[in-house]
Parts: sequence; C-alpha cells; structure tokens
Amino acid sequence: MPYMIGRDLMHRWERNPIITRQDIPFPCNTVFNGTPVKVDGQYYMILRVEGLEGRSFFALADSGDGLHFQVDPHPCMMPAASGPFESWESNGIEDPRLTVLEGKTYIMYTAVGPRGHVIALAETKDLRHYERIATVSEPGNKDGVLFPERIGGLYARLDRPIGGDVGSVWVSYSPDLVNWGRSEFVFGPRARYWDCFRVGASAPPILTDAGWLEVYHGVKMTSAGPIYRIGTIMLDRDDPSQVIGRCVEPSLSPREDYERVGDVGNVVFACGAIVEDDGQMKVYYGAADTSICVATGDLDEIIASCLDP
Ligand code: BMA
Repeated sequence: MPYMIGRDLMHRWERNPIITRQDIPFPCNTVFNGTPVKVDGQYYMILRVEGLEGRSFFALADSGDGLHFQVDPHPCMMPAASGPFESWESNGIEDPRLTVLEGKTYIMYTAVGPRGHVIALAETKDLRHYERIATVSEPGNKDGVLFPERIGGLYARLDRPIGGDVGSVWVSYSPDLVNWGRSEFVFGPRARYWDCFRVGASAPPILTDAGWLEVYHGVKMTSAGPIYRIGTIMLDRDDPSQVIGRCVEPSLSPREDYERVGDVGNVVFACGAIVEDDGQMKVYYGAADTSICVATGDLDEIIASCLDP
C-alpha cells in the first residue's frame, strides 16, 4: 500500500502529482481533470489536456496500478472540426466523465463554443475512438455525469445549470440518452460553508448500500478568488433528487503547493473515482488546473461523513 499524506478525509498519494505536462508526449499547456475507469484490473484515464493555444481536448492514459500512468502518443478526441458538433466545440472540449452503463462506455463532457457551455455525450468502444451521440443541454449547463444504471427504467444524469446566478446540481432523465427532461433540483450551495458560492457534480455517481454517493465540488469565493474543494453527498437510490446526507466538511481541500499554485490556484477538482475491492476509493483530481493527482479514502468513512457528519 503506497504511503498517503493525511490531514483530509481523502489522503493524497505522497508522489503526487501523477501526471503533469512533462508526461504528455505532444506540445500542450497543461493536463488536468482526468476521468478514470478500471477494466479487467487495468486502469485507464481520459485526460483533459489544454493545448498551447488555449483550447482543451482529450488524451488517453493507462496504468497497471492506478498510480503510474503512460499517456498515448496522440490525443484521443479533438473538438469537432466539421459537422453538427463543430459550432458547439470550436472553443474546446472539457472535463470528461466516463460511465460504463449496460456494457457500453459513455463520456459526458462540456462542449465550449461561441454560444457558451453545453453538455455533450459520446460513446466509445475502445477509449480511443469516440462517436458523438448528442449535445444534451442548452448553454449555461456543465458538470454532466451519467448514472451507471437506469433509474425507474430511464437513463439519469446530474448536471449543473446556472439559474439566478446560483450554480446548483439537478437530476434529469431520458428514455434514449438524447432527449432529457423531468429535471429536478438536487442540492445547492450552503451559505457560509466551504461550498457557499457554487456546487457541481464531479464523479459519476457510485452506487453504495446507502444510496448514490456523489463526489462533488464546492466553491467558496474569497477576496483572492475562488477556492475549489471536494465533498460528498448521498442521494436516494430510487429518487436521486432526495438528499439522504451531506458532508459538513470537505473531504479534500487545496493545501499542497501543486494545488495552491498553477494556472488556476487553489483548485482540487475531481472527474471520477474508482472503488477498489478492499473498500478504498481512489479519487482522481485536477490540481490548480495544471496537473492530475490521486487521493484515497475509506469508502465506509466517506459514507459515514455524509450520513453522520
Ligand atoms: C470549473 C471548470 C473546471 C476547472 C475549475 C477551476 O468551472 O471549468 O474545468 O478545473 O473551474 O478552474
């Protein structure tokens, strides 16, 4: 078991960051906000890479232990350069989230174009080739995460529309992954807390005995700018608009230099987590929008921090 640095409920790997721009075999500005999946004991991660010109795209990395990753020599998904998605993605594709659902692998991501941010969905069979399905929101929405199971026979997602200047998490449903509706509020910022300015879904929801565990990000605005932290919330298994419990304290806050200093300082921002057979959860997160790190937490302790904060 590698040594993890303590102080937060989630413990950083002592050799963080695990992926920096030095590990990317082609020119780029930064790498951050990667989304992991574990298949047959092998770890894969889709990375958000920001090109030198400032637009983001995706690259694939793989690992035998979830800690040491090799990055493929070429990007795996670029913003669409033609066709119906071009106008939505011309300023980049950001913050991928992988979900395996009924044997298929989907990626929900933020498409950025002149009309703003929208949530988009694609399918992949090999993590290297992506078939776009649809843009699934109107502008002003991001942080889309697809549930790994249908709920009440429907596909379900969390997302983060901004309404009345408040960024809150909502749930929506779909019969076909293309048409979405029945949207309901799930949770919002909490006045005076570490997540008082904005919240958003981070990892695709994880099914536990207690319900859907959602690893989310919370933002506090300060006189020096925003601070992004990681927290957790438990949602009802059959009706995820119902909150069963929510952490009081963040599970991970920016403390290390690589989280404090970078293109956007004071940011820890997760896009996925892997629950291991031994009950440990590896949370992969972007640090200061400049590198990718991993922190580990005990799933039972994390669930307890939501249910009995
Ligand atoms: C959010 C997203 C993330 C980013 C974070 C901090 O709004 O855009 O991609 O990591 O801000 O800059």
